Amino acid sequence: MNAARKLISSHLVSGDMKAGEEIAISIDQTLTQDATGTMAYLEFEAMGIPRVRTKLSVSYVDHNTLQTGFENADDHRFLQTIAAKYGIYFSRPGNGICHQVHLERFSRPGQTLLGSDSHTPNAGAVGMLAIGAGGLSVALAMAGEPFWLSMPAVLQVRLRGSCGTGVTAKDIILEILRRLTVKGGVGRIIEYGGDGIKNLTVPERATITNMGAELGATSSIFPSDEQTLAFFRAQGRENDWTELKPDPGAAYDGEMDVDVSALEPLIAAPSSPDNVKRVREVEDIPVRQVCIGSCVNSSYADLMAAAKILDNRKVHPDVSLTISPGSRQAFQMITENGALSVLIAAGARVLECTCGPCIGMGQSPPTGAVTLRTFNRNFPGRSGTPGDRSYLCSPLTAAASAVTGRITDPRDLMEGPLRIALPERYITDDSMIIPPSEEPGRVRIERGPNIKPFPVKGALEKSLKTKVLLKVGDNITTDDIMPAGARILPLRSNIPAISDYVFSKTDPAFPERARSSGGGVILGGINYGQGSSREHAALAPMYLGVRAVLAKSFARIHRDNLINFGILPLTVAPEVYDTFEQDAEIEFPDIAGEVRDALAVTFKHVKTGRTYTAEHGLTQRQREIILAGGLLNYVRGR
Ligand code: MIC
Ligand code: SF4
Repeated sequence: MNAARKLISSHLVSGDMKAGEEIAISIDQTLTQDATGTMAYLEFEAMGIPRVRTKLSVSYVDHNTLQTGFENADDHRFLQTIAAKYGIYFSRPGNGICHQVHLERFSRPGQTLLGSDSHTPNAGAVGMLAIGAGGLSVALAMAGEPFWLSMPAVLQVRLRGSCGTGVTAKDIILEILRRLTVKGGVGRIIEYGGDGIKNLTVPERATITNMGAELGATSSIFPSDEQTLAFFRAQGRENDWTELKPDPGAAYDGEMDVDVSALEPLIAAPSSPDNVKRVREVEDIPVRQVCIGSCVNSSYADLMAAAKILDNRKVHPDVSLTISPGSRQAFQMITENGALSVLIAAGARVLECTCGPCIGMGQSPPTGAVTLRTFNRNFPGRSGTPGDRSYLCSPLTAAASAVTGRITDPRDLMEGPLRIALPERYITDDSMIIPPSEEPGRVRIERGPNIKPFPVKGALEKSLKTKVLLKVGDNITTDDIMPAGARILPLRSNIPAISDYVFSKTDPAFPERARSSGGGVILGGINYGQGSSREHAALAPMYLGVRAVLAKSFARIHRDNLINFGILPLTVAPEVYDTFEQDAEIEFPDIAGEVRDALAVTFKHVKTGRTYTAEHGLTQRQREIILAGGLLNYVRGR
């Protein structure tokens, strides 16, 4: 068995481990962050269970930390008090980004982790099976329910050799994105192997597993080996370490080789993480902003790499350079060893240990300017500036470009390879992680006026006559459906208010049209709903009356979220996509009956009178969820 299958089989509660079959696995740990967590905890609360039933659940605050009004501050109080009451560890704002802190302090080889954030597979770096999901799925896992998913195929990626000068783990994952694209990981777990992995430290491995999310993969995983042990020792957690390796000669569903020693510095050009080019191909493009940080490249080693390039140099006068350390641990490490002083002397603007610019919480770049980011997503407008030109690269490339003011191959500023060794001992201080209360009965949950109960949908109607509210193209992201950023994120715990922003970047008239039509359906292209796990991208459309999404294909987490909130995902042929336009009237004569008993759903183009069918691809359990009007109704009904 390969390592991924070992992990699944040791947690399997239901189903057959055949790729594509529905399985259920038990969940050891959960994590949430504030932007998805408020909803997840409201949902958990509605289940009426007194205490979480996982081995460990952690609530992080890292996304919404700009307290421009009372909303975020209220959410933080809510999260802290509800965590205390229900048995959840609470990582305070300022302690760091969920994935970075979880890797450092809580990750465990051989266990499963479900997180309400798409980059949860970051923890796959230590040999955990770590999966991103919607908040409701995570709430159910906290209630002790298993997690249902379609059994992934396991793709082995064999890394060969080691990184040359100027090449880092970021360049490895960018190369994989170049080859596989943002759809290449769908339905797969990527398991890393080959002689090259022994050269990669855990934080470097995490850069690779983190961006497996951009491949659309269910998860990514490295074995737990001597490198993993070294990391756990340095974190003072060697007792949490166990070995996890594939059996010799283990079988995989597919294989791919990457010759790491032949790579050169790479960069993802606007506006998709798979639009990868050699840095040399785009060098000399003027840069106005450089941002170092985010859950993928904000470790101690990443910050040190940037500091090495910036040592005795100055940030170019046309560039604004920001640094957001991934965790308080990383921040303290560079403070104590003097690297922070190097960054300050160079002219960096040092931000909090949060997601910050990655999710558009401040630092939107100037109009028309190029911004270089060590982040994982450069979807259009995500930075907060319409028409942004956002590039993704390694901390070395970012720092080198901050010095020259144009996109620069870091090798131009380096004398030889630069390896930041794992520290023998990280600074560990968990005082900003608050354990749950020992007297939960005495904890009062604090709720500000921005925290509204989540809406619940009714059962699926027998028949439906409605219209196409919007037609969109391929690779629509959840950032397109439900944008984030400093203005909208504070509304994450208020569905009525946030629903005014659904598709607001694509078509500001959408929410009003959906309301005045009494709802409708959305027509999408390939890979609809890629990117973030935010269930608001299903919940808010549901609130506006969206009943079904007809698309050529769907991204995994978003399709699950649609089902969780009772929105029917239908896979349509290109011909159907071409036939229907926005505002077309569409009629489903027997929608509930067909969801219950048939493999496909029939619908009519009212104007032409022609009839079409589309597969729903639902499992028995999912059919019942859709019929009930969503997962919460379904669970309550049971
Ligand atoms: C993101 O990177 O888009 C986020 C913000 O972390 C999301 C979660 C969210 O929307 O709250 C994710 O990746 O799941
Ligand atoms: Fe935060 Fe960005 Fe990572 Fe999402 S991708 S968790 S916003 S740092």
